[in-house]
Amino acid sequence: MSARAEIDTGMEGFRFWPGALSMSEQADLLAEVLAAEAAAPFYQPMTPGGRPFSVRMTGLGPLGWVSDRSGYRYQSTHPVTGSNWPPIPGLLLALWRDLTGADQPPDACLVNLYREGAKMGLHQDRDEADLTAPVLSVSLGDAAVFRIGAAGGGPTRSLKLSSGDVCALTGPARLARHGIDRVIAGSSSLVPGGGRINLTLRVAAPASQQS
Ligand code: MD3
Ligand code: FE
Repeated sequence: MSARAEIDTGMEGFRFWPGALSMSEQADLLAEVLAAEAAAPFYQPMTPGGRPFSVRMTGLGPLGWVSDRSGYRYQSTHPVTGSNWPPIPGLLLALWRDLTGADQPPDACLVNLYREGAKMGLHQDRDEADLTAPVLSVSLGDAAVFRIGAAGGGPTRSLKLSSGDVCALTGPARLARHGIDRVIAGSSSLVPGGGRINLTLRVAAPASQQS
């Protein structure tokens, strides 16, 4: 793996490694995600309020995060095909081990696809059973303007996430409010058809159910 240099974000628990993945690692990872897409197509989730997300989603691993009229949850099957999710690529499992130091492996990888114009509103990730386990994010393709602020509210900061960047949300940053304001269309040629893919590795199931 290429050199990974951590940047000080000045925000406790928000760890950031710009350019952590080399071009060839980005291409390999993208190829794995696009191959998985055959079995687990990107679909358009609905908010519990009945509005479609502008981001399309799929998942990898034993559990996948889904949203529909009944709410948000993790489940073992794709909501459209009913099949189990494809496995999490080894490169991502290795990154998780190297960068998080967490004692459990991730059991869920949410895959977000942002085509031009897609965005994600400010939210917290709190559907996982153990909110002390970290989340690891990998960005591929077009850069995006990411916004993050403290769990309790107050000011937010904005930061660009580019292809190959990796960040970990640990400790006090785990419940940070965050979102994607916009994607900078045309800033990368990695994703066929343009756009951005973000992969987030999570520990979703309670410790008692980890295999
Ligand atoms: C901060 N994804 O999938 S990645 C998500 O780029 C999500 O698709 C965004 O927010 C994306 O839930 C942001 C960076 C990120 C991921 C998870 C976090 C930041 C986070 C969890 C807690 C705090
Ligand atoms: Fe999130």
